Amino acid sequence: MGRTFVGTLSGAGMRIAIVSTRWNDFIVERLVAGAKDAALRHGVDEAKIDHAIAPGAFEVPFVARKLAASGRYDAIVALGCVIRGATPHFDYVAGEAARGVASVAHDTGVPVGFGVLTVDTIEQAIERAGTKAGNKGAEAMLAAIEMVNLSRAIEEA
Ligand code: INI
Repeated sequence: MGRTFVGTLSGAGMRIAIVSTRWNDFIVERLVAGAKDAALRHGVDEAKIDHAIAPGAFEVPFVARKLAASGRYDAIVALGCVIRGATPHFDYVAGEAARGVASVAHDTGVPVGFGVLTVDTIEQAIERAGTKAGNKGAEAMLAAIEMVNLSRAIEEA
């Protein structure tokens, strides 16, 4: 049996940037609050959490790439909300956000937590922004912290 690498959920000492959208702010501000709360509860210093606000989900990968390329952050957390009923170009906006964010992580080596909701209705968005289906902003933050620690565990082995 070889080694097993796992990432802990300790964010102590980490520098993290959140990028969120102005679009669907009513939902997205709950995702941002959930992400910040999760970070603080896992040991991240509030002064080490920066926040950039993009217009919409389509622009999130561009901003995430700028933040990652700056070298100032251990991880990026991307937060937004795309609602199918609200846009005829849902598939383009949602698809580009997911694909773009994934390529930022792959190209830069900086983990990016993906907390961009892609839902059919406002009700589904509310469910995922701090009500019955949890808070996807908090989940994205925890995934980012875990990925930083998992990367370190693999690098330091
Ligand atoms: N952007 C979102 O983040 N969510 C949406 O639901 C949305 N809708 O419905 O269109 C949306 N559109 C804007 C898009 O992300 C860009 O900001 C815009 O196309 C300008 O480039």
